[in-house]
Amino acid sequence: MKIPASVAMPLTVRVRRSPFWPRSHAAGGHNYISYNHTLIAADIDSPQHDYQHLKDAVQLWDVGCERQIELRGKDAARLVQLSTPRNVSSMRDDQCFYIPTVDGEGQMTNDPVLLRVAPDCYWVSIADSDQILFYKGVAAALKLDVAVTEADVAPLGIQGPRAEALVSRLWGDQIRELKFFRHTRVPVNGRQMIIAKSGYSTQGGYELYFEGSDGADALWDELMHLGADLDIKAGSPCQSERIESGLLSYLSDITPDMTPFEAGLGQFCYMESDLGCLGFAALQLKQQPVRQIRPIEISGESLPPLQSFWQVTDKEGHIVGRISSACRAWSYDVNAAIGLINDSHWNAGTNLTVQTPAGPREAVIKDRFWGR
Ligand code: THG
Repeated sequence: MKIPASVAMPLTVRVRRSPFWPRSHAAGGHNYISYNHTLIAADIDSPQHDYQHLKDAVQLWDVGCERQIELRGKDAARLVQLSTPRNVSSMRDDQCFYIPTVDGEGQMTNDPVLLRVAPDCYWVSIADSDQILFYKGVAAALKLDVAVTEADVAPLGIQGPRAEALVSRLWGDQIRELKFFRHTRVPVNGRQMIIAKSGYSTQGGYELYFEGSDGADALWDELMHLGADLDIKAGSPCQSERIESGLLSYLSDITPDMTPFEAGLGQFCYMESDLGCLGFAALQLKQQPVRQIRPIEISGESLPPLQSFWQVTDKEGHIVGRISSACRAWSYDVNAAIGLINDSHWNAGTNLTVQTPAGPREAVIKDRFWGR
């Protein structure tokens, strides 16, 4: 595979690379995109091979682009709550929460994983938007007692059905007790680092929140060595697997004009009383969306890559929604897609047409995502 020189050696420091980038790149990382101003590989081998291997074995993912906004200080919890309608008051020190974050209009600014690291310290593990500016602005305006920084932390994904076997070899059998969306600390380079049972796939696995950059190569090599008989390989977040499973992507499926209700994230919104979320009053008026995310199956052979939204139309040719992500879901031998569909046409079983670059295709609304 020929890597363009400008990717192998970016000609600027503007696009950042994580400490795991050299190893991931040497393993074949390519089709990079910039996410939180950091490179992330879309593929390592071929998309279909990466997909099947993720379901069969274990992969190491350089997801250093999942940046950690650290909120530290007496008002850290308050600042988190100002940004999200999810109730974070009951969070324990070993928990992770998936939180929609919203602006004053109740519209989504990000969809991070929130970690409570200590009673006065949270990490907001962000998707691709400059969410740190929200926290800095609100903290300054309200004169909060909190330090808002981007932590020097680069998550390493350890994903796939054999991830548990791998991590228990390095950190002991106790890690097998870790529950989904809980975290604990493990020794790495003589330091204690956070590892969570989480990740951007539904194949099981962990995310190690690697601190600093020293020893990243050595850790990668050690995991590769320990996992050799598990068929460990480098990987990266897999589009087909996340689309068929309904894991949403901010700036693809969730856009800044959407509310959490439109994104289907109403279950993460506490609407009984005002806990302090800046968008709460606006959200109260937006609880009944007129469009919402839906799984959609698109008929026929594989489709070309989706580079702009594809229109979804009804029998009369009226536009009733958009497709924001589409893939070949090889396990199910279908084209799986994520759409934002008007309430008039969002019921499961509704037949629609998707205007793809390969021409119009018949499509149907599903009642659930394939991988669920
Ligand atoms: N891990 C970490 N940070 C991240 C991501 C991640 N930041 C960016 C991006 N991914 C944020 N988006 C998501 C989307 C879905 C999930 C996590 C992050 C996810 N959802 C589970 C699900 O839908 O089954 C669990 C949701 C729940 O029930 O709480 O895991 O991947 N560190």
